[in-house]
Amino acid sequence: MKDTFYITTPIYYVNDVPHIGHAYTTIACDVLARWHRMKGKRVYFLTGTDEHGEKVQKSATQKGLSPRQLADQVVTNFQGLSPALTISNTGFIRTTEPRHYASVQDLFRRSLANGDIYLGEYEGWYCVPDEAYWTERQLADAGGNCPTCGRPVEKRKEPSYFFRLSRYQDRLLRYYGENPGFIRPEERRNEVVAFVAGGLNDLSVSRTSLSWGIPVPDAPGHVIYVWYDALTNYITGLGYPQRTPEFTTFWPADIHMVGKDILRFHAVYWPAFLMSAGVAPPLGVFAHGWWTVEGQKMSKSLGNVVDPYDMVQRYGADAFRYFLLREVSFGLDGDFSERELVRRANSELADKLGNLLNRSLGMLGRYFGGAVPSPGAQETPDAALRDSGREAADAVDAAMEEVAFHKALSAVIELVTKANEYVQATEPWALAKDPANRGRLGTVLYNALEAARLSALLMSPFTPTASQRMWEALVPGGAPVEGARVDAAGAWGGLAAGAALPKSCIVFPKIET
Ligand code: ME8
Repeated sequence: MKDTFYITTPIYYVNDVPHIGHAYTTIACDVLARWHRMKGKRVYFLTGTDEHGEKVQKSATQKGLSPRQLADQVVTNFQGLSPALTISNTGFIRTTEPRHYASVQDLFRRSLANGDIYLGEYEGWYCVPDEAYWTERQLADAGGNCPTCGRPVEKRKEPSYFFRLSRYQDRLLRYYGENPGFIRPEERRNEVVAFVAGGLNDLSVSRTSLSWGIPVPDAPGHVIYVWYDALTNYITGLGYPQRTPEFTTFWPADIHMVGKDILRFHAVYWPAFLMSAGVAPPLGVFAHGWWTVEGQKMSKSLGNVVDPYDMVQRYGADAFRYFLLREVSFGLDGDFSERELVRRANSELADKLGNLLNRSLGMLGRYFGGAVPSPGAQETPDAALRDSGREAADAVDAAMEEVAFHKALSAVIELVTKANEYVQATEPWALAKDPANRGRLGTVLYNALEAARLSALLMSPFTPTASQRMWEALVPGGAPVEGARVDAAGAWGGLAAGAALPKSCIVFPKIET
């Protein structure tokens, strides 16, 4: 098994502040990063911001700022997501950093040198006031005029560097064929394969109509196309063009996590740029689905953009993280609703998981003064619960390989449900009435708490703060849960007999509505 794992988020545009869509991708990556650490791997987890290009330049002009001033302001909102959402990223990259200029120019030079990047002429429909090119298709949808301002457009030509994407059709198709897991989910893979099989045009990779970008080496007036610049962040973040220990250890990336809107850039252009420059393509790209809010597209004009900081302040990072990954099958679209978030947090986290822990600790306190008893002989329900624990651990492992967070979470909730049913069925409160049942009572409480311990561990990539608190309660004096190895700590029976546990621990208070 490969013992390293490199995962990346897209780098987000700084033309606007983060919303739940950005939080979603970053949280998904964080969960995978945490899980792979628990599997004993060395993990690198990169996120960052995309600061060049027309979008950022325009937005800065509207706000009366220079693009750099805007970037410097907005970047703090993206950097602040890490502490707010308990994100464990290793690196953060801004495309305006000098190290990134060196990296992009190096990659570009390699393709210039081998003839894959050549100077040509870009011709298209241009809106002068908006300084933007539009395709025939975009114009057709807007009645022949500029889709943003509605004014007439004109045919324009500008010198441009092109990347010979047409040359990479066969190599890309071969790469997809030899690496069936490269693009996930499967349906998205089929779309990309069909697109590439349909033929590829060379791609314009520079602009003269714009100055906010990385200069094309030795070509005054040309700046590198923002997507060429942005994609290269994934290698800059590891130290490229230097062959740093990070670069040689972690490249190629295991997963570029992206929204389905930007899959083509990652699954077609990016591997072709790398192949051309003699750098290995990434091993995987996962395209997740799209969130709407209460059934509508998120947009400023509708005023329904959901602020992740606001969600964290109201419900806590754990409940927010849990909801986003529990609500929809990862890969499909989802609809965000605070009502649903509250319902799930209350019915699953508070009533099921929180309750299992707190009531078991309560009984341990009442009947054993908080000291964990040694389990006695196994009876049928005990063996069944232990088997459920093993099944849950295996199911989570398989689900995480598949990047199916919803399956992992339902496996944990199923374990918690079974553990609560076990407590109902074995009735420790009834056993406690007769001292002759003391051994049996100890076994029952041991098993209930052991199920809670295992659930805390398996949930920890999703709810790191609450899991840590559960861990402290159940493994007093132990190492933090995020350092635990799932193979060792995930084995049934890890709860230490004799440990002194608190009499109560409320990790998921009920959210009042
Ligand atoms: O595209 N639902 O940046 P961006 C789910 N800078 N995910 C969403 C979402 C939604 N409604 N809205 C946004 C860019 N996202 C480029 C990327 S990478 C080399 C350059 C997430 O700020 C999703 O991951 O527009 C999407 O791909 C990303 O934010 C787009 O962020």
